[in-house]
Amino acid sequence: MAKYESKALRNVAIVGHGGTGKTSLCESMLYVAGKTDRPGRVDDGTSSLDYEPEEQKRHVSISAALSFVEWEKHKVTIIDTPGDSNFAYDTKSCLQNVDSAIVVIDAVAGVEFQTEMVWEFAGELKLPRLVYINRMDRDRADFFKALESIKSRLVGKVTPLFLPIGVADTFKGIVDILEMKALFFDDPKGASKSGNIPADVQEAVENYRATMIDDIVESDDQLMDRYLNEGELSIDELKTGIKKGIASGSLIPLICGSALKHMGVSSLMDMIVNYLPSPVDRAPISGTVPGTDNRDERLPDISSPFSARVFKTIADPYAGRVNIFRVYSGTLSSDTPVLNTTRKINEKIGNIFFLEGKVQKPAESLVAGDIAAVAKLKETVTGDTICNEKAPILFQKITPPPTIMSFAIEPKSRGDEEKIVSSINRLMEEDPTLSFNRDRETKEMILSGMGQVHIEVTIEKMKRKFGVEVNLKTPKVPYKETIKGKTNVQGKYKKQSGGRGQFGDCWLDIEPLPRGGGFEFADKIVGGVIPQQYRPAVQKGIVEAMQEGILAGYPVVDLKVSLVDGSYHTVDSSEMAFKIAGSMGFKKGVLACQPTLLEPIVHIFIEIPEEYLGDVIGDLNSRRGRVQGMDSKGNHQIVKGQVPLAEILKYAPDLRSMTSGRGTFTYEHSHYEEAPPYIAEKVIAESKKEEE
Ligand SMILES: Nc1nc2c(ncn2[C@@H]2O[C@H](COP(=O)(O)OP(=O)(O)OP(=O)(O)O)[C@@H](O)[C@H]2O)c(=O)[nH]1
Ligand SMILES: [Mg+2]
Repeated sequence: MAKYESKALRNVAIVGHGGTGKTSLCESMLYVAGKTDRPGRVDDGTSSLDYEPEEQKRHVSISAALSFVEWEKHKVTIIDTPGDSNFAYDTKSCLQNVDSAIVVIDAVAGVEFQTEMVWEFAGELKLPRLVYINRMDRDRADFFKALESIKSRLVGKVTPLFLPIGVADTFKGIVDILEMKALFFDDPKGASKSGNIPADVQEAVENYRATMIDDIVESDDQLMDRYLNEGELSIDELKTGIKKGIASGSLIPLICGSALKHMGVSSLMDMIVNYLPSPVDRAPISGTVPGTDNRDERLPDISSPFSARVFKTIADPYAGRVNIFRVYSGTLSSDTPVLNTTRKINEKIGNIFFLEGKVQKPAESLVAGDIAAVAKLKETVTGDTICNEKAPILFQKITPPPTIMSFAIEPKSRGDEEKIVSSINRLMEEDPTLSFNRDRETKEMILSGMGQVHIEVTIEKMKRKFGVEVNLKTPKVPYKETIKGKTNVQGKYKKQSGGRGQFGDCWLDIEPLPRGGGFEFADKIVGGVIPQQYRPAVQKGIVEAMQEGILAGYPVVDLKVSLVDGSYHTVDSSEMAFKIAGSMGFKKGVLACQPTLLEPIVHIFIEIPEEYLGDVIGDLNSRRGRVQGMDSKGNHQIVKGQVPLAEILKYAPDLRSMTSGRGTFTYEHSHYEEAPPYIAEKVIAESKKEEE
């Protein structure tokens, strides 16, 4: 493979709602660019990007995968991301490390929930975007309706640079309304043939061209001046305007096609290399000097010191851990020592390689902007910054979202507990949205994640990669506990009968924090009534006691404890004694502060055919849900609302039977709320029963 300078690189993430054809589009790009002889097909399980058996079985992407193509003397690294909300963290991590996003929208469905989610996230990252309306060959495809849904539901100036010729089974090409030529895709390999613009689209082309020119000049003042003075602009000037508009985020160009039939794909790739920014065109990346709050930045060029961020980790039972990273500055070659500033450790980069799905292609060296992989680093995982040892810098990472669904897991064969723990630990290296713990009360192993599909996939991977089989049991609701009142309380631990005794004594002010406030600790000791060395022990004792609330054993949150007074004994005091005193004081204090149970509330999005609306809303109300808004999408209704997680643990089968299998839903964690007393009583009673 040729070597590419930073400015000839393009890093794009393909994002969008589930099933819009992202993986198919990537496969088509590989095929049209001549990289593959036959296009990989999601439906046959032959996609090189959906290569995991769990993906092939479901025909759904569950993990981001990458490949690259060479197009017009550029190297385009393509990251195919999963559309399912269970795997949204992976998609976000990829978006954080590319230079632009291609948002794929289905020509039949238009904008969907996950489209909005990724759109907003890309917006927060100020990431240049391009829209591809896919599946134009399908029955009921409607380019203009999809465009309408974009205009009404997504923020930003989305401007078609192409219009379709025909639709559904008559879809045969697109009109380039900038160059004013028609492109027909009757070649099975996706090459285009240009021709005259058909008469029946002429009028639309003229209207959209005028709007397009307005949109382009509006995003560039200089161009606007020239346009107002001269009345006309050259195609090259418009192209420069498009490029500038995309980079600044003021313009989002749109194209349409069919990934399955390789239509519009070569034009999309032309747009990628001609319009989308290279790493050099992006703003310098900023970070902090490790161990300080001082800001620093790295320029995207090869003369800056090396810096990179890991955005994906793959746990391979044989090859060990593979880390995928983006180089932000400098260069990197094999056998180079680097510093991991996130973990404060030294690592040695061994062989580096580019990825084509699961295939590894050795790379000699990397330049700023390259995306590549390395195996066998000791501790480095997703989100970590690695850099030149002499020029440390720390980049921000995306914190994994809180888990929303938990299952108890038990081994199918006795004595497999150890194997379960070690294999889940390996899987957690590649998936930071998993969490695993052993419930201290019930001794159950609890696996938590982003939803049912997420956990099921994890269990399948465990079996495939590590040969461990487990059963899943009913999900548990992650309740929490908090307080509503304040108190001043003493925690005193004293054992002074014969020999060396134990003595710790503290006074605590306990008060509630607003919802989501977590935990705060304030050391307000004056005059050394408790010596400095024992005060952190008080906090430790409290933090430990918080793990299991007094109501029903759930973690206690949203409160502040101030250590205000106390006393000590010169001989008998110890860290241990103060830790116990802190924990005793906390437990006693919480009782006096009106402890209460918090339950998780989720945002729910339910999509159903119109005729089921009444039933579904009635049912949602009976689950203590609140409807917050409604949207229509064709003859489908989208109900948006909030509902306690406890009420929808088994929602999937219920919705299915209510809507004859035609309803779908997704949900995501929103916040915690105080549970109504009758629910709290039930939960507390159940926990007491289990305890007995
Ligand atoms: N008719 C038609 N079908 C398509 C087209 N592109 C994709 N499909 C089909 O749509 C389905 C979903 O395609 P995928 O490529 O897996 O979609 P995806 O966006 O990667 O889906 P997730 O990975 O689950 O988010 C498959 O059955 C594809 O064959 C297209 O252009 N036309
Ligand atoms: Mg996919």
